[in-house]
Amino acid sequence: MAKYLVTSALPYANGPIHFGHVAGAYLPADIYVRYLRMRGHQVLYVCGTDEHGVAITLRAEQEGLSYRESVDRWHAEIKALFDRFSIRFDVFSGTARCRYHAEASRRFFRVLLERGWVTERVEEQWYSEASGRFLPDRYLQGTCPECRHETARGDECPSCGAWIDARQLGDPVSLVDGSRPVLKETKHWYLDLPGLRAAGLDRWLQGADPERPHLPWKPNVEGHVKAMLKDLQERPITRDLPWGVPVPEELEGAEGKVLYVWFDAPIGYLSATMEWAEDQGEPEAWRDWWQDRQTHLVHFIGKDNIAFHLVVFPAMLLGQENAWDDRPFVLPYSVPANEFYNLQGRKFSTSGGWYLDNEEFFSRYSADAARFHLALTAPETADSEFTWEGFQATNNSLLADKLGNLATRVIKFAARRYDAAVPASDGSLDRHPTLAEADERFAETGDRLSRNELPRAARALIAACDSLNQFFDALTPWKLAKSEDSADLALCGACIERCLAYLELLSRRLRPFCPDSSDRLRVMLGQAAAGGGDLWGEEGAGQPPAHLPEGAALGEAEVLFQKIDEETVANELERLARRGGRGEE
Ligand code: B3M
Ligand code: ZN
Repeated sequence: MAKYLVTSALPYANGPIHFGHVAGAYLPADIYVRYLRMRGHQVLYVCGTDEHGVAITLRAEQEGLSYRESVDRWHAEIKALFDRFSIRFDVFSGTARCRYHAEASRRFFRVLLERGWVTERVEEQWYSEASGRFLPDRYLQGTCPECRHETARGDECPSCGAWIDARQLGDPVSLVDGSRPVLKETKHWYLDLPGLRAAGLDRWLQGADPERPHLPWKPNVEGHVKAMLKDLQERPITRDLPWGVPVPEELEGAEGKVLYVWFDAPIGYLSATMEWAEDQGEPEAWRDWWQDRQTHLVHFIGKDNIAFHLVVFPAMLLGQENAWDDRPFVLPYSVPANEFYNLQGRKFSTSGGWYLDNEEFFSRYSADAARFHLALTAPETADSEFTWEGFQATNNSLLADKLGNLATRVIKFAARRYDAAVPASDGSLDRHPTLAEADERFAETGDRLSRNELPRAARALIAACDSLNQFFDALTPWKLAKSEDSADLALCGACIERCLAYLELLSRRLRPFCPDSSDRLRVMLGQAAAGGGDLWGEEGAGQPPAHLPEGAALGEAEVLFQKIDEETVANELERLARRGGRGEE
């Protein structure tokens, strides 16, 4: 049994999140967490909203709300969408609402300052003379010095993910008033990334720190990190802003300054864990996760957040050394950074109307169908997209026809022929080659899940259903049942017993993807699925499921997945085109 601390990127509380986010950083984590738990591992799944920084202040200013009102509103909305998707965190906090967050962030800052990893400097920053204010981060737009993307922000590039020094931005424009900003001196605190790199970050990144091993980075992660390390510089970690974690007040010139959002946001994972620990009645229990060498820290993020999770946050954690007691913090063990997920050939865009309305969607379709389709099409190695035609095909051909139909036909047959109970089996079909194929595919499902290979995990599960359908069709139990020959009748019983036993296994393999359908399938199986639904079990390659108890009473067959007809899809496409026709991006 191992220990996993799993996080999903803290979404900015500045707007609704959409299916693209869910497919990238939340559903993959939720499926992984459910899988790990079924394997008996100890898991804590932490998330919350990112409530500081210019992404928030800009939005609140546009909405005419106070910063607090704005983040509260979006926090609630975002949480509601996760609930709809059955994404279940152990704690879902937020950086402006967590009672530990500001102090933890300031403590990080103070420790780094005391140890010389943070230094103070007076430097020039962009300033709007028109508005009489500094223009941190997203208040500024210009050309990315790395990739030439034209609408890069003052702190990071949405296209290549580079952490930008705003002074290098080409053609900067103030987004507050459209003016051309000028450079003006101000004092800020800088994080010594080159120093921390030499002090252990490099060694760890290369996998050469025996105390803190990690999995090999995915190629996209490796690429981003290399690019960032090519020119690693000291970076300012404070800002002139009226909203955020205040710079420790004992410092001269701290007034009016807050910590940079990318400094405090990752500490949000830690402060949310502290909140969780207190809610458990064990305020110190966060240490068992963050300061235990046995912990596997896994960050699920989108590709635009790689640099901060692989370079900046680990550097901050390393720089704490033993300041929080004699044990150091853990560093990430694995960072499954996904690519982007689009919608019908275009980027999701809430302002451009190119999105799926969450309310509408869940009033018509099930969370499980969406979860399975998003898993099947997750942007694991390349950008991918949601299409209505694809969703329909997954729902109808895979979930309804292959998976749901298998369950209903077997259970209906058993209801008619065996009085809704598990028939006797002579074991003669236990080693049937088609069932051995199903065993292989079920084993592969787990194997893929353990490596976060969601599309392949989902395909393996459907392939297992294919084998089971073939088995049922090849045995023709509906003919055997009518035979006068007792050998045929025995074979029929053996066939149905195996089908039921494999359905029970299927209900467990399906569970991380579609928890609700898994429950319903288990209800259909009745006593044949008594207990054990939360355990993964050892069944798989070379290990067929054990025999079910003869006579165990089955439940009633029902339809697990409702089909989606052509007209419905046509309507959805039309609605999307109407809404997104405004053409903004
Ligand atoms: N809020 C960026 C984003 O939503 C940021 C992630 C923080 S994770 C600590 O893409
Ligand atoms: Zn760029």
